Amino acid sequence: MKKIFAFIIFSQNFYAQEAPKYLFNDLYFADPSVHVFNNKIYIYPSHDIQTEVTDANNGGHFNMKDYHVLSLESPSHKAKDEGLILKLEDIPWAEKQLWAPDIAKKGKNYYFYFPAKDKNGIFRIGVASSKNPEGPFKAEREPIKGTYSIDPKVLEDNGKYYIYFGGLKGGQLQQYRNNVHSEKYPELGKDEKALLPKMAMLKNNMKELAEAPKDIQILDENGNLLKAGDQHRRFFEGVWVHQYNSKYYLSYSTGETHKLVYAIGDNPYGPFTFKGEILTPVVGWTTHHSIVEIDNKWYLFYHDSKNSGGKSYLRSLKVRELKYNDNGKIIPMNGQD
Ligand code: FUB
Repeated sequence: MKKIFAFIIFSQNFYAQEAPKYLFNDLYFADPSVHVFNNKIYIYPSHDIQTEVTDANNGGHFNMKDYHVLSLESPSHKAKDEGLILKLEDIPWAEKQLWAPDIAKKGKNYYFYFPAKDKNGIFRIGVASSKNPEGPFKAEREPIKGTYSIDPKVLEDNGKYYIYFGGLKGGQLQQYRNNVHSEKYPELGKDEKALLPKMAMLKNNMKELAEAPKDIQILDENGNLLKAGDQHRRFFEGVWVHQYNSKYYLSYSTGETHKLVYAIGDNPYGPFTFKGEILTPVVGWTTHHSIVEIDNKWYLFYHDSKNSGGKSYLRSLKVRELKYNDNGKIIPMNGQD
């Protein structure tokens, strides 16, 4: 009887949510970074396309060549494509694969952060700037020194800006230890400490790191670092950081187990303690998101591959409301909705 009662409570918590909705149907977009600038909601996504590269090894089929910005009147409206903001051929150092970006505003300027493979096949993070959130953005000649891997996210906190990044496998994070690159590092054993996302403060110019990238510690309920074999909880890619009730929420994808999960900390550097799931697996391989407060409600922006019949590299943008319980825990949602 107790078990049935617990199941009813759990499933009500889990499913008593509004259905998600698709934001844009005409093109494939993914990895939405959502920001409100000058009272207007903007989505900065990856722009998914079908290309000649079909080799799924190392994510080569995620072969994106430009970025668009979309705007949104409100989360219950469809998004509007505001057009191209940056193209591969205008990024002097980049060769291919424009993956998940993010953006920050400082003063009157907008700084757009994006990963791409350089001419040696190594992922770096670049920055491009503009006076207008709708671009066009002008890329720096070189990637940001000291950055590597993928999925930049920039947080502003008390006038300081922090860049977070990292992604395993195709995102190459496993090729680094203490910020040193090698393709020969051995694969981690299940009981070894998991690889961690990285972060660093940005300099005032927003185009350089103010410090060497540091590990962001993600701890279990006993204060121990998560293990590499803990695939339901350890970091894989797609980090996002937001603040709620004076706490810092670090959310990310678990990769092979296809979940969005989160951990909570007391400052931008962490440590963060693992708390639970946000979203169960979506249709498609990847899951990548942003969490944003708009008009006193919280929203989860993400993607899935339902519209392309499950093609992992052709994804569509979605949004749904995100709710917290009284203890600040996020109420988990069903990715198959
Ligand atoms: O869009 C390409 C990659 O797929 C992103 O950088 C990852 O986070 C995953 O969503």
